[in-house]
Amino acid sequence: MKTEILNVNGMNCAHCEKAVMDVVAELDGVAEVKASAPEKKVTVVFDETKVTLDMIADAIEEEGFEVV
Ligand SMILES: [Cu+2]
Repeated sequence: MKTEILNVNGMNCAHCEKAVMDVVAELDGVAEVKASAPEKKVTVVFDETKVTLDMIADAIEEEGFEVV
């Protein structure tokens, strides 16, 4: 398992946090995800043999947020 912190712009409230967490949690290999709108950060724990950080970032961007 690997833990990474992504800087994500565009999250303004708890709904945004939930939207990000839901879409990331759906990815196979993601064990844990926590989004913080005030900190503009998404912390993700994942199995790097199943999912890459790029795939996680893409999923967040497809949801309408910007991964910096
Ligand atoms: Cu929001």
